[in-house]
Amino acid sequence: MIDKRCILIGVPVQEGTGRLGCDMGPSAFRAAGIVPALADLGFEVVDRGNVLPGASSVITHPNPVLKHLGAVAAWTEMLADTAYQVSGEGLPIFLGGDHSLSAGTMTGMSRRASREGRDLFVLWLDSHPDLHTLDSTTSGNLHGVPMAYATGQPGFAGFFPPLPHPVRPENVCMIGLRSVDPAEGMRLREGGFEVHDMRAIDENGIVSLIAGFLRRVTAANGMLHVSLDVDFLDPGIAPGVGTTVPGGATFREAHLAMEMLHDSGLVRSLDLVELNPFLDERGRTAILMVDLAASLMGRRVLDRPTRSF
Ligand code: HAR
Ligand code: MN
Ligand code: MN
Ligand code: MN
Repeated sequence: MIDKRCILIGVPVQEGTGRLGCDMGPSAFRAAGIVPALADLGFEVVDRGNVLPGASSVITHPNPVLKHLGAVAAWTEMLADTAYQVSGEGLPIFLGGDHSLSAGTMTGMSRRASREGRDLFVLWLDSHPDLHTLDSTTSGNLHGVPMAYATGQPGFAGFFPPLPHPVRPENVCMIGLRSVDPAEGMRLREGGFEVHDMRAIDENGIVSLIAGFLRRVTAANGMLHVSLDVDFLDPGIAPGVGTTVPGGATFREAHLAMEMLHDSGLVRSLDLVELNPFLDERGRTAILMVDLAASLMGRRVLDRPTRSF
């Protein structure tokens, strides 16, 4: 049965970040026990190993700061196909790798949703919106662009793969934001995204934010993709990431979010991204991310009735 099979795809992309080490992410997730953690929940776990992109071509762009454009475009093309195919066989869990991988996974999952006559919804748990275009990024790090690409913002045509099924910004909910660049802020205000920064979590609690979004997904019979960036979490509990931003989600907030996602039964695919094992402390960030994935997939302390939102 498709919903009792998880398929692990290691994605050792690090060209989207300014520093090395994310290529070791997939290994760290495995060393932290992701396979037994999921198998203990009753899943058939298929580990496809690590994937690699096709050959990248040199792509020139007027923005001179862009880094590894050809490589990230090649990863995106391969991952869009992989996500589409694998999501027909089970629940894919993409073990990153930096967040540029979501350009491909969201694109492939959007195609999968369209194939089923549904809309893709995305829950984006991150301190950053990753909503730069190729023209607006000033760092040139392409882990800062996947949401802009996947939602069809202008300027990607001819550089990234064509986008037959852009994700509707109204179907994206970002939670945890606390580092937003000016060009991204403008798109967040005008683009139609559902956006909750850390202050919104503090003021409302994470439960009402997630429940409100899940109600919308349910009402639309949507297919839900979750993208969990390590830097959603407070760096005090998750130091193994290149872009630490103080004031992140707590252990309990993150687990509660995962538990609600499990109860909803709506999640069809998951990205675990930005883990940098070189910056971690004795694997604690990798272990926490595996625990969160297990909560999302159904690990719980006490039995509770399934909730609808
Ligand atoms: N907005 C900044 C930039 O474009 C930082 C982007 C960092 N992105 C991630 N993933 N770490 O969320 O450079
Ligand atoms: Mn990110
Ligand atoms: Mn189509
Ligand atoms: Mn981030």
